[in-house]
Amino acid sequence: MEKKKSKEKTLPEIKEITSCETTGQMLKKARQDGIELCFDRAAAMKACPIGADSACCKHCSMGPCRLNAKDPYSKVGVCGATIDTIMARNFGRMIAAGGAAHTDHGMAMLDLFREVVNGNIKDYTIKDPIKLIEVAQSIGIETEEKSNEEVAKALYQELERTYTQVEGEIPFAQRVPPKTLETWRKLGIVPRGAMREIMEMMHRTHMGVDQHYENITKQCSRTALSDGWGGSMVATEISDILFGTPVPVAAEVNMGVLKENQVNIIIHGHEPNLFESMVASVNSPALIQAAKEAGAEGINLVGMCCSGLEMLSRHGIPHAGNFTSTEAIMVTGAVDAMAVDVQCIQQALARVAECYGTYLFTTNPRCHIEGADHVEFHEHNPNECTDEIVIKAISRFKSRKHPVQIPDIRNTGVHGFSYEYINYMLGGSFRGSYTPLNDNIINGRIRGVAGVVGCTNPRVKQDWVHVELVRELIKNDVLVLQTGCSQIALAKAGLCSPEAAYLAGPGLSEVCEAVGMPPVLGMGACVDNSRILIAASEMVKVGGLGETIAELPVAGAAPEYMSEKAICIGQYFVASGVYTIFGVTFPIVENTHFHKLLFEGLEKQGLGKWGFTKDPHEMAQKMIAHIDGKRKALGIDKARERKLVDMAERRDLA
Ligand code: SF4
Ligand code: MSK
Repeated sequence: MEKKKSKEKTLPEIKEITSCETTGQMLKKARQDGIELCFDRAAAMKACPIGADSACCKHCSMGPCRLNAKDPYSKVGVCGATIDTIMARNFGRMIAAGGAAHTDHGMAMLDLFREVVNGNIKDYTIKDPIKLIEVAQSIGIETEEKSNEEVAKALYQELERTYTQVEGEIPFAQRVPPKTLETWRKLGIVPRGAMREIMEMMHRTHMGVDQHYENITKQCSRTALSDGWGGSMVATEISDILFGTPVPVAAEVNMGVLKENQVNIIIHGHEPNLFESMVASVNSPALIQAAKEAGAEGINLVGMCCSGLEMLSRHGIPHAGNFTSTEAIMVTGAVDAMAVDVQCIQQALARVAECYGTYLFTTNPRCHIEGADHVEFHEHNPNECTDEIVIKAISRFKSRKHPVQIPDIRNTGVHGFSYEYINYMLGGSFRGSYTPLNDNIINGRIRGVAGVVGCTNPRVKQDWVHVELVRELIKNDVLVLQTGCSQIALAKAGLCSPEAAYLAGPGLSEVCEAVGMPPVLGMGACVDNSRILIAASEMVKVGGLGETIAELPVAGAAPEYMSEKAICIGQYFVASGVYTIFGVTFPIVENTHFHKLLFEGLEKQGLGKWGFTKDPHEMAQKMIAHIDGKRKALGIDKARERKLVDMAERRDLA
């Protein structure tokens, strides 16, 4: 192992960097081993203040042009571009990149679906035919007297339009509450096809094209909606059809899920197919035998990041940690192989893997990393790749050279709350419905619903903002829906278990205890934010809480976000009608026209609005104040008096 001079004295204290105990332990060990992790790099890399505010432009070689965020209207770019144009263009490109990531993921799932339906791929099948029919019916496909294969072929044809259509509305626009869709139509922001929207976003933000921040913002919304109600929604729905719709499952989370006496394999990234095939490989009798012959008690497969969430939700496979723990876990010395596919994979993994003798495999043609072995994953012969990874992992186990130190912490929780399951959980298995949720919101037991989602970011104390925010929300009777790395932060803090109901306010805890659910419902990977959109739509459809998503007493947050995908998610929630508040930093200069449009103007157009604060308690108060404002507007701000009915009244009722 290559040793570097320890920088421990000059680095920030570990307790200031992470509230994740296991990551902290490994960070300490990494510093002793002379290995640098993302937290140390963040401390050493001062963020560029002009870039952080999006106050610079390098869209042409007359620049790059840097504007003054302190006096934003004092300067313009060489071409005359104002601060509003420059920020809106940068914001738009972030949305285009984030939307492209989800959309390309969704299209890959749809490609797989086509090949399965056409019989060209035999290793996967349709696992959830009920969902197949439901999704088809939701976009008007006739399913009566049709075989599943016929429905699946028709569904493929329809959903392909999500990506390739050049005119018209994307198929899942049919799921949007009619009044919300009417607002979108009036504003001209109903997405056509994701490819068209992303292409137009890139065109408009080229030098000398769209130079009005209001017009650019419209395309920001249209592009982001083509992700939320398009690319991401297709990814979630097709993954459920192929691999099964999640139902609640008890599972363990945290680095303690690694096992010293077993071959440990981690899957990290975003697409479920690699992981699903890896499950088959680690259960192969021949490979289990090979592991035993190498001296291992077995093969231990665990997930990280959003790949891990896909498998945690669907199969209860243990999850070892979120984004900023992906390097730290290799410091345990116990990881024999890590296989990655796409998104949120730090290049530095290759260096840390090299230091601890871990095999790092890239598997997707879109993502190679210098220093990592590339073993391409092909759905037509998936186990060729996954078997090879297992064989290499076994060989590393056999010749482990590095001391193993696994933090002994595991947290058990319940995960896998799909939109469909919430329906059954609250409404009963025969007539699933969101009516009881709406009723409990109207009667005030549940004050409102918050989506708390997104990444962890080494520029803020890992997990801390997520956990503080969610604790405050549930204490105030706000039911929390979660996805992505945020869900793992809360799982590690023990809030994804039904026992955590005691931390909730009296109304929410009463509902949780009656149903047996946690106050924090984990819905899956970051691409599964579409489940939250469908849930919001259903709340509107059920009635009693207004006619648009914008009227619902709901709010969203990504308190430790870092990726462009998160910005795109934020914009599609805002455009759908949700007050969405981000932490860390907001890439826009305050006191500018563009900032005012995002933080106030969009709401006046009937959409949602953006918010920002780094402080989790202030964030919670802003979200609760917004929820209370919506309750007031709906006339449900005074919780109904709960009255015990006496015998005389019962007779009257009869
Ligand atoms: Fe500067 Fe305008 Fe070129 Fe941007 S497009 S780099 S603002 S000259
Ligand atoms: S993995 S986008 S760090 S949630 Fe989806 Fe986590 Fe954010 Fe990546």
